[in-house]
Amino acid sequence: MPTPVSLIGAPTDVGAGARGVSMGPEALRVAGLQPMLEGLDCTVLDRGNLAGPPNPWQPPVEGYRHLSEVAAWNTAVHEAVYTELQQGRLPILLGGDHCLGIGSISAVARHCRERGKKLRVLWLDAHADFNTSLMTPSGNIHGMPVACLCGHGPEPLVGIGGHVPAILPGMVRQIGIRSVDEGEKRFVHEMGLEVFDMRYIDEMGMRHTMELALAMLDSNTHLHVSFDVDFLDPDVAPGVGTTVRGGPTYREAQLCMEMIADCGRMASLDVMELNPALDVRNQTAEIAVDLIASLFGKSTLMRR
Ligand code: B3U
Ligand code: MN
Ligand code: MN
Repeated sequence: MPTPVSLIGAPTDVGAGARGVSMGPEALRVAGLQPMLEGLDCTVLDRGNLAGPPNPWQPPVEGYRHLSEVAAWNTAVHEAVYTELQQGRLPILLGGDHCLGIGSISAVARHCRERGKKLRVLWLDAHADFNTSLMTPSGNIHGMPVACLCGHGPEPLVGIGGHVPAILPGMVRQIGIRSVDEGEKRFVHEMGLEVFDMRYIDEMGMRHTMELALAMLDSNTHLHVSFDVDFLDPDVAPGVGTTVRGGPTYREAQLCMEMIADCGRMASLDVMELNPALDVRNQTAEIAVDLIASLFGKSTLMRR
């Protein structure tokens, strides 16, 4: 029996540089996320949308835009994701911008600590999201969640979930990366983050990349997938705030998702940064739903 799934909408763009990802949860629903999952024999509860402060659209203060609003949204996400995990359900966070990965993954980490489980985080993204207030070019907190989770960030974000740091860099594998800021690059190296960038994927292929990213998972490992839709090449996924050329094709992305499904360890998921305001006829949401189907085991023929 597959784990029951809970959909949690987080309709906000407080951490982003462009408005519109607040409409992401509804676009994913309209694209048929729930019936698709039910067609794969998942039982699905849509918990509706979380509530939080509006986007004040202000410039950065001491390197952060909207810090108190970002903290409020992440606290709500943390509690919602944690509650689902405690009930033995698989939470799918529908973003919303990627700053919400702080709330989601800190909840997963807390759950794993309490249950004595190992944690592996797959961060599928064009960006490393490893900035701090000192190196961010924008002040947008969606460029900072991985750093915050690793303990490098402001107290109101780093402290969510009560354990600092929430995770260790060694738990993370980043895939699809092709836009990293100068200071951020140095920090990624300093912290020893394992990054499979597009150069690596081009040279070694998605299959080899995913074999390494999924290596050494055992039956006691909780696998969290944080899927920033800008991971995908903008040719297939134009509806995101920060497109970066040269991402995985549809086929490469599908193989990535299929290999995650085959490992059988995924226990929580974020689907982030989908921006319907920049999309054409909801095609990016539809592609996201299609790829999520592969993540949940859809395959062309019988499973081997
Ligand atoms: N690294 C840039 C841009 C960025 C990060 N994440 C997204 N965009 N989506 C920044 O502003 O930190
Ligand atoms: Mn991101
Ligand atoms: Mn991104």
